This record gives sequence, C-alpha cells and structure tokens, in this order.
Amino acid sequence: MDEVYVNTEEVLGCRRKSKREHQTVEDIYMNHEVIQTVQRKTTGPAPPGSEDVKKSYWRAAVILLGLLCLFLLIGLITVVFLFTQGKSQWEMETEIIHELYDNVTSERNQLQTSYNILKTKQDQLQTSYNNLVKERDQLQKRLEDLTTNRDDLQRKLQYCQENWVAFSDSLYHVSSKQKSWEESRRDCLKKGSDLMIINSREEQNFVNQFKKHLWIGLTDSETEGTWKWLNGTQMTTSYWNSGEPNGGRKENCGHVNTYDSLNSWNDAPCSVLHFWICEKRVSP
Ligand SMILES: [Ca+2]
Ligand SMILES: [Ca+2]
Repeated sequence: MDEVYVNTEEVLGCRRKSKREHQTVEDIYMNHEVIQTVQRKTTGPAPPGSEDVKKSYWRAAVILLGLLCLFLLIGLITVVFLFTQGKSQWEMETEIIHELYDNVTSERNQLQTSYNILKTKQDQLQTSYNNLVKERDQLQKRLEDLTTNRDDLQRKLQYCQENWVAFSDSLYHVSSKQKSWEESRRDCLKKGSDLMIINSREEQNFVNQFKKHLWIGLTDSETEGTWKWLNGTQMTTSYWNSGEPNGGRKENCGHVNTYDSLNSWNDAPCSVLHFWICEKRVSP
C-alpha cells in the first residue's frame, strides 16, 4: 500500500516536472518572438535581396580560398620539383667529380709506374756508363803501355842496328878497342850511356858471356874500400873473384876478369887498358 502511494507521488512529481518544462519552452518561444519584435522595431524591416548579397560574398570567399589553395599547391609542386632537380644535379656533379678523381688517380698511378721504370732504366744506364768509363780507362792505360813498349822496341831496334845488345830493360855495347877506365867511360857518355852497372845475378851472367876483360862502372876512388856504382848507389851485391879486391889505393876501378866463373870481378889500376861495356837503360 505504501508502495502504491510512493508510485503515485512519483507519477504526480513527473507530471509536475513535465508541466514545468513545457512552460519553460513556451517561455523561450515567447522571449524569441519578443526579441524579434524588438529587433524589427530597432533595425527596421530587412531590405529585399540581402540574402543574395551574402551568398555572393560567401561564393567569392570560397573561390578566393580555392585559388589560394591552388597557388599553394603549385608553389609546393614547384619547390619539390626544383629540389628534386637540384638534388639530381648535385648527384650528377658528385658522380662526375668521383669519376674525375678516379681518372686522376689512375693516371697518377700510371705515371708513378712509368717513373719507376724510367728510374730503373736510368740506374741501369748509369751502371753501363760507369762500366764503359772503367773499360775506357783500362783501354787507355793499355794503349799507353803499348805505346811505351813500342817506343822501347823502336829504340832497341835502332841501337841493335848500331851494334847494341838488348837485355832486360837495357841496351849494351861492347867496345872493340881497349882504353883506360876514364877514357872508356868518356866513350860511353858520348853514346848517351855510361859504363855498365850490375845489379842482378842475371846481369852478371850476361856480362860474363862476352868472354872479355871489360871495364864496368864500379870504383872506390872517392873513398878507399867503399865501392860505388857510377849512378851514386852503394854496391850491395858483389861478384868479386876470390881474393879481390886487393889493390888498396892503387886499384880503384872494377872490371870483369875471370869471366868463366860467376864471381869474375877484379880491382885494377884505372889507367890499365881494357875493353869496356856501356849500358843504356831503355825503360825508366
Ligand atoms: Ca881501391
Ligand atoms: Ca885486384
């Protein structure tokens, strides 16, 4: 029973509420009509065609806005196109630069290789040149030696034609007359030579082969007992016969005496007459 009362009150409440809301809507319409009435009174009646003007404004604004969007779109496309073109140009230039760099690098490597080859050839040529210079110097030295030998042979030939005998590096002339030691030496000097100087065993054997008593260029006239050769050198190796020299101050000149033995020398008075032997050195 109580619930019935409650529901009845709720229904009654809703109806009162609905009625109040209906009254509120009516009030709004009434107020709207009042406002329109006031507006008509204050602004007057709307002029004919005003709606068309508004539509024209709206249409112009829409068209303007559309044109603006179109221009923006065109500008955007242009910017993208230019950017793309610029990028392509940059990429192309970069590719060309890379290609040029590769070409330059390749040419540089080829030049380096050529330089190395030329350097090697230059070193080889330098070595060949040095060898040729060395051979030239050797040939020059050989030519000089051959020239010297030729001149020596020519001199020997000339002296052989004048009864000179060649032995080792000297020419020898044996006299056919007998004279004192001093006169014998004078004759040798006239011939551009001097009395023989014996400074080897071979030369001693050579002079013995003539089998003559021959004055040689040995004397102790300057200092008794100190025998010297005519070129001023001290006698070191001697071939005195047994017991010689024994003449003291009376015998100051040496000569080949006992030619059948190696030791054939004797000291004798310088005034004694003997054959003599001159010696002329061919080589210095
Ligand atoms: Ca003496
Ligand atoms: Ca003697």
